[in-house]
Amino acid sequence: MLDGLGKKLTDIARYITGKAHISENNIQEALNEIKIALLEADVNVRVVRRFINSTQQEALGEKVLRSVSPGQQFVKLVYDKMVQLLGDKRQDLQLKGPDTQSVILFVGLQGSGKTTTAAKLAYFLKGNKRNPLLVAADLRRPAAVEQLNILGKQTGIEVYSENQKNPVSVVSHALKHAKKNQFDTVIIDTSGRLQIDAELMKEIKDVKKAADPDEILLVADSMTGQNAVDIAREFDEQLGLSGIILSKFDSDAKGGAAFSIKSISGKPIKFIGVGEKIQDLDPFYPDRIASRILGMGDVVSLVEKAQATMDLEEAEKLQEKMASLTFDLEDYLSQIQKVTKMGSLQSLMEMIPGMKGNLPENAVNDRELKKEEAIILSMTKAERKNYRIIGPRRRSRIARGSGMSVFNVNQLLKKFEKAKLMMKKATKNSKYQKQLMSQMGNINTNI
Ligand SMILES: Nc1nc2c(ncn2[C@@H]2O[C@H](COP(=O)(O)OP(=O)(O)O)[C@@H](O)[C@H]2O)c(=O)[nH]1
Ligand SMILES: [Mg+2]
Repeated sequence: MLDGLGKKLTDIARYITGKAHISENNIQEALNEIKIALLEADVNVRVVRRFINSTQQEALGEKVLRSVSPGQQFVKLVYDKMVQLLGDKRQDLQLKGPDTQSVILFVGLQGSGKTTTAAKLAYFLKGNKRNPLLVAADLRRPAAVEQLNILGKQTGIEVYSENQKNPVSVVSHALKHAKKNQFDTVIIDTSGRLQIDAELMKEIKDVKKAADPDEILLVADSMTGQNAVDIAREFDEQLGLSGIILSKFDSDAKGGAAFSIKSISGKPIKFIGVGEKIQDLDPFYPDRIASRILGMGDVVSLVEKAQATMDLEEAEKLQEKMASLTFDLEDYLSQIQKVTKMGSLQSLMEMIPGMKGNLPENAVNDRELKKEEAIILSMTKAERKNYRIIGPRRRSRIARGSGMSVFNVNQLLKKFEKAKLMMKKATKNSKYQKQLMSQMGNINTNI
């Protein structure tokens, strides 16, 4: 699924997150490669241009370049923009409550996957406690009714069909049948053509009028790339779509349709077909696709977590404090608490691509941090402000209070003293300060 594009974007994301510092040049270069990758994936040219321009504008702003981890922030920005492109939030079907009848109309070209997808969706909805009825209203292709009947038998879903040629009358009868028999969702399969033509559109418009659907879903073959996008626009102009189902997403190595269809047609992708089997229909989640395609697994949630716990301003305040040497044990405590709030350091670091299994021993020590937290919590305010007043008697009191040994308390104070010493040396050299901050959190800097 989107293997080609995914591989390229993953490489770019890896490269840039791996860099400790990035420049405007790095960003331009990365954006250029992303542009090529998107164009090769057959994404609409205008969509690519807009995407690159707006990403570039934001990436060159202060938020990325001056952030704590610019590489990751950049990838996060690309990710956010991709999610937007794919349609932002998951768009669910807009159906009425289970006591009222909802109608879903399937439209699309011949061979796009309408009949298969109609059955898949019925099966999906049945799993979601709805009671669907499939309606065979493709009366042009002789085998179409039979195909739907077979799918209905396979899934245990009733199919309404009649031996006649007028789809409008079949649909009207089906709706009555559904009402009488408590089907809450009527799914109508219609006929398609190899190309859009006036006669086909007239037929579907008539069916639409009779059915008064809650959802008009276009099934578009994602393998046809920009063709699928054009079709979506045209069907939408003529019928007013409520959403799109991209079929054969499993066989689409490129992704051009997925990345362009929302921007160009304005209609959301609601589901994707991911195989020939009846269960192969997935709700479409823009964020999941984007993170899969950037190959970053959980980098995004990592960045979000880090952002939530330590934003830029705070980091700057901290640096100021360090520079002015007012950094005390209270500040140290709040750093420890932030790190532990983010979850286990070990698991956090393992979310970074390539990190799993490659962590140096003792790079991360959650237990150590917990101990230090307990020790500082047992100190008085005055002690936290000025560690120099903590003599032997205070040390044993703190040890007792925190359930640690005097050795542990000594260790912490020694470490803190060393850190203060380093701070003294620390100039405005940010590399040095970063190293310092990392050491204080026991986080290995070579990530
Ligand atoms: N691999 C794959 N094949 C699909 C998918 N959806 C439909 N197909 C296949 O596409 C072909 C045409 O499907 P059909 O439902 O008959 O299209 P229709 O003419 O629009 O009704 C069939 O062979 C389906 O098995 C999908 O999501 N993945
Ligand atoms: Mg069909």
